[in-house]
Amino acid sequence: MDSVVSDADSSVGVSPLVEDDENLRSWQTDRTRAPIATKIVVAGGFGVGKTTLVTAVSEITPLQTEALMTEASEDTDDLTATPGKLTTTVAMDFGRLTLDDDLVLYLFGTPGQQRFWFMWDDLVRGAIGAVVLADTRRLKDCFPALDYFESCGLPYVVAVNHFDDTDLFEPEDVREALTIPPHIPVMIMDARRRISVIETLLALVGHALDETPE
Ligand SMILES: Nc1nc2c(ncn2[C@@H]2O[C@H](COP(=O)(O)OP(=O)(O)OP(=O)(O)O)[C@@H](O)[C@H]2O)c(=O)[nH]1
Ligand SMILES: [Mg+2]
Repeated sequence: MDSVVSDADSSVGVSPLVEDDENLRSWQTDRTRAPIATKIVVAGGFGVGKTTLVTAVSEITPLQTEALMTEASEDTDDLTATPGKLTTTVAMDFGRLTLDDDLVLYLFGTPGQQRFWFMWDDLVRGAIGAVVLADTRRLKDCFPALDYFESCGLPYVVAVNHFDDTDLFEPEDVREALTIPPHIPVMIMDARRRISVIETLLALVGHALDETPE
């Protein structure tokens, strides 16, 4: 597993000589800069694309806790919008993304099923903000996540994961439908595309800085 952060830690104060500079990032050789580590939570309703988002962007092999879905969950887990979905997250997703060489985002995907919501209190501890993923075919599924982050005061952005062959809405339409306040970013994105996910995460980092400047 690639370990940018631990490599950086181990080089501090150990040896002034770095033999293989080619594989190092600039902040690893610049002793005036230290990487900033941040924790970001990815939340939203069942099957909206949280695991897909973390997987699309993680530079390490993401930690996943997927369990096969069976007929037993037919009554509770609606697969109409995602007929190809075979598994569901039962604990969390975890991935890492380094931006601008010295901003390290640790991504924690929540489980979507209501019976696992008790884990959210632990997952959000220490986070700078959250991405609330939404699907316009099932907008109300993201209400619990919106309520949760509103009530605990954690900065969040709303990211509509646009599935192919579904109506494409403007962000302002989604804002109105969900009654999202004007200062909170709302964007249309694709959880399968790395660039799209990075844009979403940058919007969250910017928003979190606006809300809670250092
Ligand atoms: N067409 C399309 N399919 C997507 C997109 N994002 C996710 N999927 C598919 O939709 C399904 C749901 O994705 P997951 O990433 O498992 O959703 P999740 O939110 O992690 O689900 P839970 O953890 O069970 O709540 C999977 O079959 C994905 O392949 C998308 O943007 N477009
Ligand atoms: Mg998942």
